[in-house]
Amino acid sequence: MNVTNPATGMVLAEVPEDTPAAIAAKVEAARAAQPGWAQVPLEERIARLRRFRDGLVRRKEELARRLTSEVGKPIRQSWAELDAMPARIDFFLDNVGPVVEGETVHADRTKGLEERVAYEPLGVVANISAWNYPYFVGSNVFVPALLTGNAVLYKPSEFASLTGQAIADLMQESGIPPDVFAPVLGPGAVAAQLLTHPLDGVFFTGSHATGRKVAEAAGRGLMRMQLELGGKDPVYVCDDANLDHAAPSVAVGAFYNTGQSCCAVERVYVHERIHDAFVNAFLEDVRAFVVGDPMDEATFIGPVTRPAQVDVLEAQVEDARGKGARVRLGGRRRGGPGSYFEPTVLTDVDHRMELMREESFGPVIGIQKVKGDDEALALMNDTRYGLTAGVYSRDRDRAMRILSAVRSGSVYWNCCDRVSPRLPWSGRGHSGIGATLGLDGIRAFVQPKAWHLRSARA
Ligand code: TXE
Repeated sequence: MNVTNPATGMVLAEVPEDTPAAIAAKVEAARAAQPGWAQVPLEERIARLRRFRDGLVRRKEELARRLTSEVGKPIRQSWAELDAMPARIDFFLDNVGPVVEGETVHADRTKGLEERVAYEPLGVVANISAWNYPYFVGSNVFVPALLTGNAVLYKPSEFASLTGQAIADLMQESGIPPDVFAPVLGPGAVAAQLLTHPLDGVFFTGSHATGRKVAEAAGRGLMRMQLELGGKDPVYVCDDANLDHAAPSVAVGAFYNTGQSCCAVERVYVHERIHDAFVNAFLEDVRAFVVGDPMDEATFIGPVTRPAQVDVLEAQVEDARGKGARVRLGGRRRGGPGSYFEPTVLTDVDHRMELMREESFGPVIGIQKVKGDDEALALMNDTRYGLTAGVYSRDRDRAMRILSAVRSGSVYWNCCDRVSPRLPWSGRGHSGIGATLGLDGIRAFVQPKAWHLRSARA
């Protein structure tokens, strides 16, 4: 398959796709290698993943440039993704021990009885991944999976195959056996083929539409399944919000990574009392974002990674315009090489419009005026998604009251578009099933074994 640079449209490389025979061989090899890997002492597994972590630091510049050329992520943001990796991996290295450590839950010496719980790896799991943060969304799965003794068949997105291969090479250099962490390269059909094999788990990051197909395949194979899917994440700017903070914060939350984050701000509700002031400040911040060559350090907004998404964005803007929305900035694809879409801001939007219901996954945002907290809350919950939601207000209690009633896996007060390795990352509804990160994100890769021990003397 061709790997194309979205900023130029030029073919960067040709990557051989894995054939059904190659996939079957990798599954079989992983099945054979996994028990041995699970026997490697935890300290040694930790040491090898630490070597992987250090390799990411050492090779940051080269890896960042590869990521930027492959998915169009502005180079500063590629550096930022790699710079955040050590802390993310360290969380797993520092917290896996207590999670996998077994414990005695009951002992009765008089009866020579002991009851223990131990935690075992699932076995051989598939990690089917997305392209928008390949290091983040990949490591959320493959680091805790390997640390807990699983073998991983890693299927990077076809839009990030070169980065996926670089991750696999670095794993091998770090001492992770090639059959224990094996890349499976190709488009969706290759991933679907992988899921026809009897695996012990599938951990998917991607769109809701594909997530449904993965769920069906996992159901057929009775596999443990986790889905990290899309979002249509709202923020509500209250009339007491500090606009000098809220406007630039929401602007970055909506346009960082060219709007291609699962938890990007995709809907903005603003209290009518400060609506116009917020919109003017917001427009000024967005106009200041540099759109351009992602390799240029000054660039904040690059190309859209998947050329087909430009059509989706165009259609959402036309649908909204046709239903009465005002295009305050941008609104068109940018001419010339590469799949660029102008940073776009619309006001006078409502939920009749696709823009306010379907994931945009690009540099387009709608701002809706609301009368107050109740209307804002009702609109924030008027979605099938439920990944994150934010409230901007000087009043903590007011914000907590609203956020407690929002149906989403993560909530934000005076911030947005934020992920912490210490906190579980999960979705509601169409945003997914299960959690990565946090201690939950380690427990997801083990299963309990109950030991009923009775000494023969009893
Ligand atoms: O998804 P796709 P993309 C979401 C984000 C957006 C999407 C973008 O919100 O919706 O991901 O990523 C493989 N059976 N998140 O375009 O197209 C495909 O090859 C099995 C949410 O990559 O769904 C790729 O490897 N697999 C997230 C992977 O699925 C199939 C964080 C994803 O592809 C397949 C990041 C099939 N039939 C992005 N067809 C979060 N919530 O944390 C394709 N694939």
